Amino acid sequence: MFKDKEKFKKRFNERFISMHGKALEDATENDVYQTLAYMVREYVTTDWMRTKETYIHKKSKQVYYFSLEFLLGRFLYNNLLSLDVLEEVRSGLTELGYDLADLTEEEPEPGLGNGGLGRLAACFLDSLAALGLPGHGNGIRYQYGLFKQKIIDGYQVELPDNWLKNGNMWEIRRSDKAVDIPFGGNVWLEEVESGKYRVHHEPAEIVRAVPYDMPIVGYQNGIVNNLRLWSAESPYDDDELLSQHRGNYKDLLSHKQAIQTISEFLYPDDTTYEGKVLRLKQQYFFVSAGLRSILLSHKKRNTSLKHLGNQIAIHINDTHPVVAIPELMRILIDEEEYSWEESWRITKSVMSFTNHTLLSEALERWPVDLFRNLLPRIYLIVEEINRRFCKDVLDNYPHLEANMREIAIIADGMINMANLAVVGTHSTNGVAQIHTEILKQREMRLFYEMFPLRFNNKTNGITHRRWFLLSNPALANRVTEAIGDSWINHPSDLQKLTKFAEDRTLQQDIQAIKLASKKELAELIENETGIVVDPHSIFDVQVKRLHAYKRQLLNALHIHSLYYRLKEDQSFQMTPRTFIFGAKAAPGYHYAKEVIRYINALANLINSDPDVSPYMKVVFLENYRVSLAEKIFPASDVSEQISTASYEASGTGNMKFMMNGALTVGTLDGANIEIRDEVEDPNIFIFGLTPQEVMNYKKYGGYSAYDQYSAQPELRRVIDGLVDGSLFPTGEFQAIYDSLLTYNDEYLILKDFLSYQQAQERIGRAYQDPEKWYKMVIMNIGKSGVFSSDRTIKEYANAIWNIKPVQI
Ligand code: B1H
Repeated sequence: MFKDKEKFKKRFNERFISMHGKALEDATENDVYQTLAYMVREYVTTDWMRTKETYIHKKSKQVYYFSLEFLLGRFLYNNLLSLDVLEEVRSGLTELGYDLADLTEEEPEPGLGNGGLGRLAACFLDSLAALGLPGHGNGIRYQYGLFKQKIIDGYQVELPDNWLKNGNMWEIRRSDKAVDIPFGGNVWLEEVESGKYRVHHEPAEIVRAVPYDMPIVGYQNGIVNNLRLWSAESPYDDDELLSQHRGNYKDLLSHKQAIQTISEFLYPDDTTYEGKVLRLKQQYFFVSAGLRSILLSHKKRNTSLKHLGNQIAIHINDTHPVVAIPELMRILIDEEEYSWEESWRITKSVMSFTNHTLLSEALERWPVDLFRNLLPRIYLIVEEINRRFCKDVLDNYPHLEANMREIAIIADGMINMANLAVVGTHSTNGVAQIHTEILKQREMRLFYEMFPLRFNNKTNGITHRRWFLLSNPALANRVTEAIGDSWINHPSDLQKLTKFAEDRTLQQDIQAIKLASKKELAELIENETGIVVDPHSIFDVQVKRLHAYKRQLLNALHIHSLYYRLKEDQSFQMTPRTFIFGAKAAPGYHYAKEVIRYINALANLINSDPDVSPYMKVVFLENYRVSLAEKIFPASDVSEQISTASYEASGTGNMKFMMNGALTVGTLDGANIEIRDEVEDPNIFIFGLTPQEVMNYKKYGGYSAYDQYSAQPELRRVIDGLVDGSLFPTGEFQAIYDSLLTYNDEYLILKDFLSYQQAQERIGRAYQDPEKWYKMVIMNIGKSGVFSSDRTIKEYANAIWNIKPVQI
């Protein structure tokens, strides 16, 4: 239907009329988008069904990726590319008088995640399908995605993201596959014969989980996997409800609303745990629904669950879905009547777990009372898991007795979800080499001692299809021209490009492509902010969630210091730069919001000052999200990856920049270390303390922010400038000032300032020499192949899930 243009146009017309009940002449862009998206989805249906049948027919082992977040981004372009009909559709639409690029902007963006963790889940789904691996997602269909950010007078303001308001063309509601999830109430045991018990649970509330399926289209391989997102509804029909509420219509509505809140919104905290009942409800809701639906379909074809671990794998994305462990135990014991020992063996063989952070504020610990009240049967199972685990420790590792509170699953009235995750799975992995090492040597040292084989590393990756092929087609084409297109299916072949690092023609072409992307971004910046930036200046970009450990403040303080230099030192020279930021702060994170305000205040000050603005501009782009990221990476020259060493588990933005030919200024943290190992030292700008140095400061103390402040006059000037009334109203940025001096600069910003400033000077000089710069750019692109999530997913598939590719 898409390959034959005339047929496409005819079908388009018919479909448009049947969907919208009007003539194409009266169409809005949104009507046209909806029609096209509908046709694409219709087109994938056959492959979608065939993929499912093939997996069943071949008895393929399938993995289910359980995640509270999937930061998907738009589908239309991606699907057209995967179906290999992009150019046909583009030209067909042009003949109908529409521009595909404009239409894609009509697509509401599923922003069902906070940042790296949610985007990683989306990249993994893409890679699973592209590699022909049987792997599906399981999550929540939030009615509201991550909030939309507005900047008003420098302040972040949050607005709801009602992404479903015009419908979602990519989903299919499957009411027939709904399952009911019980919460609260009472549990008791009935002795059916001596020593044999049956568990009864009378729940206080039942919530119906209704699945919506979205196709995940493999790259030109006929595979379409499934992302199943659950929506919460009332299990009663309205007549029943009305009689329950004695005909009170208002009560009926509030009952329905209360239930729907479970899938209403995504918690907007990145790396900070919130111990709210609603959050635990969300977790059990999608985990239990997912497990029930997997087992229902599994049992259609298998009488026994003894070998479940050979047929399915379930992956737990951070601790958020860890209740999957006791929930599977519950099903096996209470419903399927397996023994505890057998159930435990099966559960561990099915489950695997990824840890994504070492930050203590992210550790999920649920108060026992809250947990027991909401999930009484699950609590009893967790208690028994804990009892047996503690006994195992005492029997087999008696020297660990003194550490029991640290390793127990339940201690001090709290349930430690990370401990449960390690104990109840056969694999625990970190997301970059350094992160996994710190997990083994520090956070989970005692578990590593007990289960050394369980721990492994899987360095994160990004899908090079969305983040290169689709978002930077000009560069992708030029790369193909140089080395052929084998890199599309084998991204490590990008390596071939390094042979051409000194090829002047290639360098100049890449420079021209970069400039074109920068011009596009400059236009966007002007449209969104009114700020005019010079595309020939260095585009220096920091885009990521706003968090103290990511140190946007270090970047801002450095900009502030450049302002003084330009104002006061006539001899000071700098390569012109545009500093670009994008970052959402968690709504309750006061410090992070202050940093946003500071960046915007600097932008105001600098952009309007004729002494300074010819050399630098500062831009804060509001509402950083996947679709904006797709425009930013291709236009970046410098990638800011400046977290305090040992704090960023991996980072994935760093990989997107590198692949799009931006050079990294970064600390030895997370995957930056592996990027440095790939490109080697002259092709990356490393600065700052090492992870070991940072960890030593944390462990033994001995850091004085005040000493740094006193010893560095230039830095002192900047810090004083936050509050002294010379640039901003007196006391304006007191909270930031205090974080540095009163609270001794937890993230060692002042300690790293000088070395950061020097790295930035090296960058400015290097940019002056395009031959040198673009050689480094080519080295970075050429070495970025290992950071494709295809590599990561192959490692998971082989070493953890034991799943194999399927041919359709
Ligand atoms: C990452 C989170 C996270 N680590 C709790 N942890 C959340 C924790 O809603 N919550 O409660 C949400 C998110 N996110 C990120 O994961 C790391 O900071 C990055 O370094 C890493 O690249 C990414 C993917 O592994």
